[in-house]
Amino acid sequence: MSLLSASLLGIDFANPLLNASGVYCRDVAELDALAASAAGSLVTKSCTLLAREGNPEPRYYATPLGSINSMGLPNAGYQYYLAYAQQHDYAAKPLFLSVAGLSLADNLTMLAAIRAADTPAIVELNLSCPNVPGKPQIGYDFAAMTAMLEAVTQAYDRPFGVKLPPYFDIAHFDEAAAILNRFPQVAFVTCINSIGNALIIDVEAESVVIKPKDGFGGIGGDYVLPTALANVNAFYRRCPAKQIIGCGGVTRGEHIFMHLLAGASLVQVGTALYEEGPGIFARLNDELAELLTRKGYRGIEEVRGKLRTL
Ligand code: RRO
Repeated sequence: MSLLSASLLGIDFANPLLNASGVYCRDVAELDALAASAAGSLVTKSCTLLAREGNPEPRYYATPLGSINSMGLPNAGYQYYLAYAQQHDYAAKPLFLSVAGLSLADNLTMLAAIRAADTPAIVELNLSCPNVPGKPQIGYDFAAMTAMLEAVTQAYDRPFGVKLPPYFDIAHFDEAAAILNRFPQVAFVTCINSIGNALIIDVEAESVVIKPKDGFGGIGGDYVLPTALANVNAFYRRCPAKQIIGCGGVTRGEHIFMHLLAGASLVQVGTALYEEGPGIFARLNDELAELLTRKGYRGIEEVRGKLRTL
């Protein structure tokens, strides 16, 4: 056990950090760079049954406060990422497979193949892609989310996690958590995906900054940290039998510390990884270790969920 060691689903991680799905994980070269980085684990780009080009470019844009994207699920198809999972070195670090089928049937097909391949990869089921034109997010349709989890848990017999969109109302936290708590197999919850359908405007150009959907896209980075922390803590409080993966607004070690206080077991990095590259993980680990040491903590388990209220 070292200062930064983490644990999820009974699996040990050298540290709590990994990429947010979608960032630096679309092909083998990027995934290998994450595998070689100081990240404690890695997750593949959300995959569909068939490869997709995604939306027209420009489809990602960064500002001083974060990013907006409408990538549109560009990915090489699930078989590509499953092949990667079959040759990954799990002794070096755990691997997550992100799955984002365009239909329930597609998810069942992919999960059956993933189960049959019998790798140690952990599934993160993405219920929150905001950017496929004409496809509402499952996470915002509680009946569809329930039906999805009923079918998936019947067909796939391993623990898995779900990637949720941000919620903004206590009633929605309550309802989403109650649904998730009906499914013990949903062993972890990743909060949050990008805040969907935001609009960034360039004053000089008097224009949107990305091409798809008339400029509407999901935002990440500094814009979303408080929303991410609220969602992590809301599900940490409501889902005591599950673990939480925090995602949103991490650019410095103190942001990881905030996610841990809110209840996260692992913490993902999206926009900042896109902007800084995989070298960011060494910096973030150093900053987190320094903060923990300064505060007298001996491990991240001492911090997790210890957020004080007034
Ligand atoms: O590919 C995307 O446009 C995308 C996905 Br699948 C997602 O889950 N979240 C996001 O911000 N972009």
